[in-house]
Order: sequence, then structure tokens, then C-alpha cells
Amino acid sequence: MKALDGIKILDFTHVQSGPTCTQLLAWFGADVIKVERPGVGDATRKQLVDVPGADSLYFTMLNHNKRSIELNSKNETGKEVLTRMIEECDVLVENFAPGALDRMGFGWERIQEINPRIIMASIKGFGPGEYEDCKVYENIAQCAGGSASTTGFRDGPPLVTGAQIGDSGTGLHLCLGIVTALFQREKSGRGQKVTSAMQDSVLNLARVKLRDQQRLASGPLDEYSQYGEGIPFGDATPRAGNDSGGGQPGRILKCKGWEQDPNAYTYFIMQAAVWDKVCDVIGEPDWKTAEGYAKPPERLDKLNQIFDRIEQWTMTKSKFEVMDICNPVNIPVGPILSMKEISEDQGLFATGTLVNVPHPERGEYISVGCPVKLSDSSVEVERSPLLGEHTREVLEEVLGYSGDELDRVIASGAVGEVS
Ligand code: CAO
Repeated sequence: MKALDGIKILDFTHVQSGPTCTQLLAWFGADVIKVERPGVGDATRKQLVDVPGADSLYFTMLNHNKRSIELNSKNETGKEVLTRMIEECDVLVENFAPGALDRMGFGWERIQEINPRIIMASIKGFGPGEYEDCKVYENIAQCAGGSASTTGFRDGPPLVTGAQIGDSGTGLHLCLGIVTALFQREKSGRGQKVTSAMQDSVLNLARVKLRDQQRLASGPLDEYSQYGEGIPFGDATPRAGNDSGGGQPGRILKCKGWEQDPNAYTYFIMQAAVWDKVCDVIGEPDWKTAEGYAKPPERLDKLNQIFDRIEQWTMTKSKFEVMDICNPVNIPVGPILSMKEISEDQGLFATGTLVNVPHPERGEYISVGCPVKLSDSSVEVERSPLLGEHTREVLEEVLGYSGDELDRVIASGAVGEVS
């Protein structure tokens, strides 16, 4: 048994944000039926193509464990089929541009009329207000949500981050909203509308930077490097380079081989509780008791000097040797792992966080499996569906079409080429 067994999802999502949400629901056991434009499908199927003719990794890695039905929701017969799907499903998830569903004739009012128990979950770039009609992609959300202005080095431009906090981050938020609404429906019997704006999700993940914005009113942020460097703070949370986000100073430091290897670095946290151990490891035992070094607040104005000294030591070790030496004495460190190293990490394959997935068109590829583990709801990662692979199956098994009625729907052209 899977946690969401019996839950049917009308998956009207595309690109990245929505598909990450419905992929999680599929992994938790829901029957996710992806509705795609006949002959075209989710645009990502044909974006960043690496194997000519096959669905791209962009698509396959975001759409595991789903079924695909081709359906033109703007055609009369297509609207009839969509109406039946809304009747049958527990949740409709969509991330079209603002207003697209209304233009199709399926706004929230209409959807509720068709099925009062349905949960309708939407991702938009912005919440209600000045920008609500804007189309939004990942990096726009990172910029509008406060992440870019607080990422990068103080003397450089704002930076976006590689982690897709705008798309996949919002998908996660929406997924939580959906299962919460399903839980409430158990008691109320009613569906509801769940919305997650990408700006809001990024801001939620960047909330410590809003914390710092307010702390500025009480004086400089003394855990930021610029404090020790004597550089005055402005009126907004500055970019903090690789400084640790918390009260324990941390930096990215070079390790042995950094001249050739762009990822020969370690993250090193100078946690106050293990200061003595840090001093021993780097060969500065006197700093344990020396004035200006012994107490955490005294060290804040010389973080650059102290980290330079620690780096002299880390540069004599590989990033894995730093792990091996520091972890046994409880100094928190972490190697900067490349995607190559991660993709070869057998430990991640053993936990199912990485999986090898066979695919009929492209052969085997590596994907990220379900990042949330439930002890009583296992996940078997299955390949993404080919476009329209399950059109007939869904029409017959889920929507109950048969005989002349099925022939009529297929002949209408609303569901693409059905084999
Ligand atoms: N049958 C018929 N028409 C369909 C259809 C189907 N099965 N599926 C989609 N369409 C139509 C839509 O109704 C829409 O038509 P209208 O423009 O006439 O309303 C049209 O296809 C295009 O949809 P779209 O506007 O959502 O797609 P886009 O490529 O122009 O924009 C995006 C993409 C992502 C910018 C936009 O969807 C958006 O802002 N979504 C919300 C925020 C979001 O999720 N962004 C993250 C995307 S991942 O980086």
C-alpha cells in the first residue's frame, strides 16, 4: 500500500514547477494523469534534447510514475473529456500562465460546480497584486523572492543559485498544500483552492535574509565578513559571499588540488563549541586561550585572518581528508561535491536518492529518486510516459468510455492519434 493510493490527480502541469509537485504525489502513490496538448505535449519533452528523437532528460527527470493522455482542452469534445476527468479526479494541479484556465472555460467556479470535492492547486509567479498577470520562470522568481540580492559577493552582481528554489521549491510547497487540503477534505467533505506563488516560496526559503534585514536596524551584522573588514553596511541585507548563514562563522576554503580541480574545496564551520579542536587541528593551540581569540565575539573582527590560517591547513589536505580528520572531533565540514562525484556516489544509489531508470527511447539514465522517505510507503521510480501513451487506457479505465462513445471521442481529434 502507498500513502496516496486511490487519489487521482489531473495533472495539467508543464515545464518544471508543477511537474515536480505531481511527481512527488505520484511517488507517494497517487494516480497522476498528465494532460498534454495533442502532438505537442509538455514543451520540455523537446527542450535541451541530448538523444535525438527521444524525450529530453529535462522532461523524463520531472515526470516519473505518471500516465499521459493527449487532450485538446479547447475543442468541444476535449472539453467534454476534461469535464469527465474533473468529475473523476481528487486534485487538479496546474501551472499555466495567469488566466489560461479561465480562457479554457475552466475557472475555479466552474471546476467546483463540476466536482465540489476537488482540490484545485495552482502555481503562479506572483500572488494577487501588481504583478499577478506576469509569466514567471525560475530565475525571475529567485530575483523577486529576495534570493538573488542576497546571493554572491558584496563587490559583485546579484547571483542566481543552481538549486531550483523557484520551480522545484514551489512544487514542494504546493505538494504540502495539496496533501493538507486532502486531509481537511476528510473532515469537511469539501475541496478547496490551493495556490503557491513562486515569489512567496523563494521568500519563504530566504526568510533568514529578511531576519537580517530587520537586525540591521540594531547595528551591523557582526557574523558577516564585511563587519570584520570594517566595511559599513547599507540599508538592505548585503550579499554575504560564502559566509555561514547562522551564528557560527563558516567559509568555503581551498583544499589540495584546487589549482586544477574547480571543486577541490571544503565548507568549514568554526563552531564555537569545538574551537579548541579547531585550534589543535590547524596547529594553533595557543589560540584556545589567547586574548582576542578565546571567545567567539572576540574573533568576529578577525574572521578573515583566522580563516586564512585554517585554509593554509585545508590546502594541505584533500576535501575528503578534511572530512576524515574533522568529523571524528565534531568539527562540521563538508566537501564541495561536483555533480560528477554525486552521480557516482553508490551510497546515494543505495538509499534510492539516485536511481537508474530504463527508457525505451533513450536507454538508461540516472535520475534523482524521491527525496522524502516514508517507512510504510515505498517508492519504485518508473520512467516518464511517452506522449499520449495512456490515452486509450485513461479514456476506458478511468473515464469509462467504451463502444461508440469511445470511437466518437477518438474520431473527434480531441485526443490525438490513438493506437
Ligand atoms: N489543450 C489546449 N490548449 C492548451 C493545452 C491543451 N492540452 N495545454 C495548454 N494549452 C494552452 C493554454 O491554454 C494557453 O493558451 P492561452 O494562451 O490561449 O490561454 C497556451 O497553451 C500556453 O500556455 P501558457 O501560457 O501557460 O504557456 P507559455 O509557454 O506561454 O508560458 C510559463 C509558460 C511557464 C511562463 C507560464 O505557464 C507561467 O507563467 N506559469 C506559471 C508560473 C510557472 O509555473 N512558472 C514556472 C515554469 S518552470 O520554469
